[in-house]
Amino acid sequence: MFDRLDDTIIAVGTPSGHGMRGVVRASGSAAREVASILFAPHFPVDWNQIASPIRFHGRLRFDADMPSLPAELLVFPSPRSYTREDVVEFHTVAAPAVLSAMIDRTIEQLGESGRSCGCVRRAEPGEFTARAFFRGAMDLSQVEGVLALIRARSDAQLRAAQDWREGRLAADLKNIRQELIEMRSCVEASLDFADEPTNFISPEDLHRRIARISLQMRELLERANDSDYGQKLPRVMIVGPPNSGKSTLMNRLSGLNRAVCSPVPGTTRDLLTAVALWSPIEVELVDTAGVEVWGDPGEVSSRTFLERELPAADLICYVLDLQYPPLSRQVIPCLEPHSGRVLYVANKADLCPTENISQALLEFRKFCSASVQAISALRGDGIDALRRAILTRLTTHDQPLVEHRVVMNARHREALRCAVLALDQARARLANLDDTSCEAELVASDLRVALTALDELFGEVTTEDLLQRIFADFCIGK
Ligand SMILES: Nc1nc2c(ncn2[C@@H]2O[C@H](COP(=O)(O)OP(=O)(O)OP(=O)(O)O)[C@@H](O)[C@H]2O)c(=O)[nH]1
Ligand SMILES: [Mg+2]
Repeated sequence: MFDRLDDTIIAVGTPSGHGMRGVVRASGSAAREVASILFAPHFPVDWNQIASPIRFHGRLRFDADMPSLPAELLVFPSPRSYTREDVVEFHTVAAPAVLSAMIDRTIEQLGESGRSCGCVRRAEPGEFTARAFFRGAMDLSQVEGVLALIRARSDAQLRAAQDWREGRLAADLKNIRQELIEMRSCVEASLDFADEPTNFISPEDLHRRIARISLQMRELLERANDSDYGQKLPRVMIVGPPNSGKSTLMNRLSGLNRAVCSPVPGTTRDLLTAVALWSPIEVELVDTAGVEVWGDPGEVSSRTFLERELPAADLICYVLDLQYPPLSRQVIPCLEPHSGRVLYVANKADLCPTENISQALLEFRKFCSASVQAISALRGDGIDALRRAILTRLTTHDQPLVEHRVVMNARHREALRCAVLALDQARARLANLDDTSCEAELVASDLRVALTALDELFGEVTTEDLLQRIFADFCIGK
C-alpha cells in the first residue's frame, strides 16, 4: 500500500452489519468521479468546481435491479480532508448489500481493468490514515493515536488517545527537538571553524543545556502512562460460598445468560468471564467456583486456586447468602490481604423479611467493620446501586491516566531512551573540557543520534518494516 499512492482508494467506513447509517469513503484524485458514478444530487452539480467542504442531499445511482436509496454526500476537496487528498463520503442506510454493491460498481467502472494508472481499488487496512501520514497531515505518533482511539474501551483511554492523536506528545517534544538542532549547529560550527578564535558555545554552557533537556525527557518518560494501560479491562471477581448466587449475579450484571445457575451447590467449577458494556468503562466480570466457608477438606483446592487468582482482581465482589445468618461467618480468611478491594453484597433479599435483613447487615458491620449492600440478583433489587458502587471504586483507580495526559507506547519509550542515552554520553564527554572543539566531532555525533531517535518517533525517518507493523493493526476503512 505504501507504493501505490496514485490510486484512489474506497472502503466501507462503518462497522459491518446492519444499522442506522452506513458510510462508504473514497480518497484520491478520482474521488469526484466516484461521486458522479454513485450519486445523483437533487440539483445539478459541477463536481470539478467544488473548492470547499460541502454536503449534498440526493439518491444513490444504481442499475435498475437495485433500489434508488436516499443518501447524503460529503465532499472534502484536497487539502481540506483527513488524507489531504480529495475525499468523498456517502452516508446512507447501513445495509451491507447496498454498501458492497456501491464499491463493486465503482471498481467495475474505474478499477484496474478500466485504466492503467490512478485506478480506483479497495483500501487496505489503515490506508486512509497511511495517506494522511504520507501527505503530511499527521506524524507517526498521531497515527498511533488514531489506532488507540479506535481501540479505546473506556472514557480515560478515549481521552488519552485523543490527546495523542492531537499531537500532544509531539508538542511536548517540539521544543526539545528545536534546542537539540540549535546545539548541534553550534557544535558543528565550532568544528568547521576550529582554527578561529571564536568559541560558538562553551563546554559548560553546552553541558548545562544538555543536562536540562535530558532531565526534561526523563521526566516525560516517568510521567507517561503506558499505552497498554487500560487496554486490559478492569477485572471484577465474583466470589463467595457455594450457592450464594454468584452466577446469577454475573448474568444480571452483564445482561448475558453466560453462567449456568442451579440450586445444586458446586455448579460453577471454573472461572467464567463476561464483559459488561457499562459507561464510562467496560468491565470484565469473572464468576468463580464457590468456596466452602466452613473448611470442608475437599474444598481446599478451590481455596488455593482462589488465593492464586485474587491478586489479579481489580475489585472483589463477595456474595453472601442472606438465608444463612450470621453473614460474618461466611467470610473466608484469604480475603484479608485484599480487604481494600472487597465489596460485600448480601444476596437473596427477596427471600427474607426486611427486619431480618437489617439485623443481618448490622451484625455484619459490627463484626467485619465493612459495609454491605442487600441485593436480589434474581429479581434485580439493588443492582443499579451495586453497578454504581463498582464503577465508583474502579474509576477512582482510572484517575492517574487523566492527570498525566501523556501516553506512550513501547516504540516511543525506546526512542526517548535512546535519545537520553546519547545525551548522557555527550555530557560525559564534555565534563572537564576547556574547549568544545576538542571533542566536537564526537559530541556532534551524540547529538545526531539523539535527534535521529526523536525523528524516528515522529516518522521523519521510517522504515517500510516499521510502517507495515503500525498500519497492520488498523481496520479497513480507517
Ligand atoms: N430467591 C432468590 N434465589 C436466588 C437469588 N440468586 C440466586 N438464586 C438462586 O440460588 C441458586 C444458586 O444460584 P447460583 O447463581 O447458581 O449460585 P452460585 O453462587 O453461582 O453457586 P455455585 O456455582 O454452585 O457456587 C439458584 O437456584 C438461583 O436461582 C436471589 O437473589 N433470590
Ligand atoms: Mg455458580
